[in-house]
Amino acid sequence: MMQPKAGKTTCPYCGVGCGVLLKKPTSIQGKIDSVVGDKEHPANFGRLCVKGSNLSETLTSDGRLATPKVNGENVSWSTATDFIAKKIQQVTHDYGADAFAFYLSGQILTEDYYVANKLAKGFIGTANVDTNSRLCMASAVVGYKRAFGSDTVPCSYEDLECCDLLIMVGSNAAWTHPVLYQRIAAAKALRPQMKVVVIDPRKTATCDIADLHLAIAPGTDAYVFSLLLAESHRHDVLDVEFIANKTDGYADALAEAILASPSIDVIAKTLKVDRALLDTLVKWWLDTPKTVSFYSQGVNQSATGVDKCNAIINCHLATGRIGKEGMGPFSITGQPNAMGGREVGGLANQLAAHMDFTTPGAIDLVQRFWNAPNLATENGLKAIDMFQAMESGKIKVIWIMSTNPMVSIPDTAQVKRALEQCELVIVSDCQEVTDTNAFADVLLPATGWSEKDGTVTNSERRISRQRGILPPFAESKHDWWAITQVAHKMGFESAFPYKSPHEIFIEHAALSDFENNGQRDFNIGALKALTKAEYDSLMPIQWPVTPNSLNGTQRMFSDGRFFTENRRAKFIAIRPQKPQLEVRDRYPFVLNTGRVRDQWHTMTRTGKSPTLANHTQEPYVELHKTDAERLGITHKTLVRVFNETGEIVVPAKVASSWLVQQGQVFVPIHWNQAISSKAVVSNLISQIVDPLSGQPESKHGVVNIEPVKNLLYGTLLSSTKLDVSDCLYHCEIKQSSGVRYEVALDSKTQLDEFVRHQVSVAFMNETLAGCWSEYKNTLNGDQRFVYLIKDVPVAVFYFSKTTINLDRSWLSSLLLGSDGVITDAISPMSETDKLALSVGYVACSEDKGQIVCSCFNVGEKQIQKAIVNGVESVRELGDRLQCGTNCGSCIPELKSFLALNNEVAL
Ligand SMILES: Nc1nc2c(c(=O)[nH]1)N[C@H]1C(S)=C(S)[C@@H](COP(=O)(O)OP(=O)(O)OC[C@H]3O[C@@H](n4cnc5c(=O)[nH]c(N)nc54)[C@H](O)[C@@H]3O)O[C@H]1N2
Ligand SMILES: Nc1nc2c(c(=O)[nH]1)N[C@H]1C(S)=C(S)[C@@H](COP(=O)(O)OP(=O)(O)OC[C@H]3O[C@@H](n4cnc5c(=O)[nH]c(N)nc54)[C@H](O)[C@@H]3O)O[C@H]1N2
Ligand code: SF4
Ligand SMILES: [Mo]
Repeated sequence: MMQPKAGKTTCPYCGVGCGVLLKKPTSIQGKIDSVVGDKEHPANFGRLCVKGSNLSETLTSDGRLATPKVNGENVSWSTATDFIAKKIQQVTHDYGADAFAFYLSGQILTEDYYVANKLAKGFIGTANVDTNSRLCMASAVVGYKRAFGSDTVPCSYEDLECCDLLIMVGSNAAWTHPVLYQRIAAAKALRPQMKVVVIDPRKTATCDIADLHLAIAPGTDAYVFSLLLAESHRHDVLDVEFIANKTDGYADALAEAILASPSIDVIAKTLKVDRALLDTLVKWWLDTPKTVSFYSQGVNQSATGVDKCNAIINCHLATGRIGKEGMGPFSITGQPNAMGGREVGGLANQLAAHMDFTTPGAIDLVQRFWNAPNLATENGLKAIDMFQAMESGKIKVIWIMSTNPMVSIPDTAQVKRALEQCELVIVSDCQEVTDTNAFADVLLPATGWSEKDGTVTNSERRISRQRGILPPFAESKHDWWAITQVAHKMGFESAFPYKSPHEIFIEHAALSDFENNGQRDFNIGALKALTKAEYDSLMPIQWPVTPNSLNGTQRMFSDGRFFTENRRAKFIAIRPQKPQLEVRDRYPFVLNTGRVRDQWHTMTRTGKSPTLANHTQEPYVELHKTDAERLGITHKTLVRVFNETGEIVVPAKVASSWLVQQGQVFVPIHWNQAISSKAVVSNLISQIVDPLSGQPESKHGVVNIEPVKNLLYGTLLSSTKLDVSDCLYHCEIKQSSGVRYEVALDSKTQLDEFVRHQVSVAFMNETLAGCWSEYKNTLNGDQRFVYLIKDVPVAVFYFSKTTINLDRSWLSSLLLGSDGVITDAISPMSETDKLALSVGYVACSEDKGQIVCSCFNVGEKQIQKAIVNGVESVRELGDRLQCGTNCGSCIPELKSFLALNNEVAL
């Protein structure tokens, strides 16, 4: 067996692409003991955010998929890949190549992506290869392509540090790209004259470093940038020479911008922001050549996302603020390898290596390079169309790899119908239970982070190695290997001879360079002759990497030459549009969706970490307190959020210093059905897409909200899993020992029957008989049930008509260890603890409140207490409580507590 070793690799979460060091395991099981930042990696220079710092907690065998399965039966890899190859051959023979599709992910490696794309587009003959990146940055890609003729991110992270004005549009980087955000915050601390503007309908943690926050009306970003273009013209801050010599289409774009934004007053009204705030933005834009516009999902996830991207790019072209230090339109990518997917052409409207089907000569070039017998010649179906084609029976076999569409694609009911209708659903995943796996006919166990080996590209075009440091779990295999096996069984052995990711990478590098002659931006030809040893020790490098740029390329377009046919950039005339769905009487709230600090996507990985569970324990809908009061909704009580597409049932979040505006609500995207049965926000989002990019409008829905009444709230802690799926609401919260559920039941539920049933199922196999301790408060109706075995609690149940105030971490510490094994050797509970059990907290223990600093487990009540006692700065808070002194992810929240206190004092 391969021996675990210490090594450098890359964080598997966000597109910042931080370098990490997996420290040598010291325990006998070979478990990774710690993950630390790689000081030599140019993305993070040793820093890690809270998700990266807690990676080791996710490296457990907990819930891993161990063997391939066909129709629920464990089978060998050989049987599974035979079965898949035969079925693909049968359906493509009977119905044509387009009856097959891959649905991939920005979380597979470049080598995995390359092989999937080659098999489908070159050999099976279908361009039905799409990816979750369609939900993520498809609009940014089309925006760049329209303007530059290529999907080229012009900037580098350094530009964010050396610009004088940073406009962050639709990005909550403090939580979503934390290390980059900290780099920006540090640069601003050194040069306080550097201005930061945040454009976001919500006040977010990112606003902490903002000199100006524009809480614009949802979906109105294109108006902002039309105004900036028109004002640049009105105040003559144009780069006339650049416009004349390096671009086309300026006059038309300007004419539309002037039409859309006749004056600052008009735009202030459209955006619903203060005229004075908008004046400030305009002034700073006009006065500051060194400007970077940094944009993310608030821009991309829109029915007019591409236009919004081009509205931003237009402003940079008009002022010549591109290709120079500290300037440029910088689309930031979300996933660790969204960029790698773009590079291999892993989207349905791309062919390969930054060539499209429409690129002159590309089809012939790729056909010859791959020696492809059956090259697809036209665009395939984009994600949403793909799922619709599955429902209508056109796609009969889908291979889903490294993505969880039952949670992430809009309109969950449609996704479910599609998966049910499809004849063969193959899912490659690391985990056994996911919402999507429930619909799989074939499950293939994939190696996960720390086991898999290959390359990823971060948001600044930097290619880094993810290294296989730990041995693969059970029978899990690399995704490229699984695809290669199927290719062999379909008769394509000679085109898929790969024995290692190195061979795939050098072929990919060679294709990028093949007959390129400077025509295509993506070129890593200088890496095409890497030996295996050189590939294994590859240092992070920004593409293009060519004989002229052997050390990579920091900034693109410094020569003002683009990749359009005439080498000139294109202005695009933009007519701003509002979101398609408008609030009405029946659905009076705008629904916004996005991320929380400590969870990643559908929680199949971060959901394993008890530390990361602390920050945001349950799903929620955040609403403004005026709206909440009007609807009779109080903090933490259960509400139903619904529209014509579906519904969710989650607790309300009312009290917060970062608020949504009146008439708007925010729901996080993370909680899947297995963890919380009615919290998947995709249930509420329609499949409205941008016509150019196919990216769904995931940031915008319209909904209504109502309180759920006549409930009993419950907190259940148990040393083994309970079955709470019948509750009106439940959420499982990861603990370091045992399991905890927050639930809500119908007020008429017979609680003694409920708890006895739970215990009889959960502790069915226990030979030691237990006994009950019960308590009922006749005044308020609160009820407590404790089930003890040998005087040790193994399950505790607390119920109340209102939300419950308990010391949950103390309660869980009373339970048996995480293995839940009850033996004679366990020592019984103390008398004090027994007494305290009836109320739910011990008098002497400190109630920390909601955890804010996950690294040192510091809660909001401790922070508030320290502030009341005179602490005045983040540094003093750190001295006193340690919070904020490790990864720094909680610093914006610490500052908001300090600011809140100042406001109260005023
Ligand atoms: N903690 C954490 N970090 C992550 C991820 C994660 O799951 N968890 N996922 C990664 C991935 S794949 C991605 S794509 C990135 C996403 O990173 P971000 O785009 O920063 O994250 P989101 O929270 O989706 O959305 C950003 C902001 O867009 C705002 N917004 C909504 N509507 C509008 C609008 O009309 N205009 C403007 N200007 N803003 C609007 C929202 O209020 C929200 O604050 O995060 C990456 N990083
Ligand atoms: N409403 C709304 N919807 C959204 C968004 C939003 O902001 N709002 N954001 C969208 C965006 S930007 C994104 S990126 C998507 C993300 O949504 P998804 O891609 O669906 O989310 P993940 O949880 O990352 O799914 C990855 C799956 O792959 C598995 N996995 C991890 N590593 C590997 C591997 O190496 N190989 C294989 N085969 N499997 C692996 C994981 O266990 C998990 O099941 O959600 C999108 N959906
Ligand atoms: S910022 Fe955090 S999640 Fe993103 S790559 Fe770095 S450590 Fe990983
Ligand atoms: Mo994403």
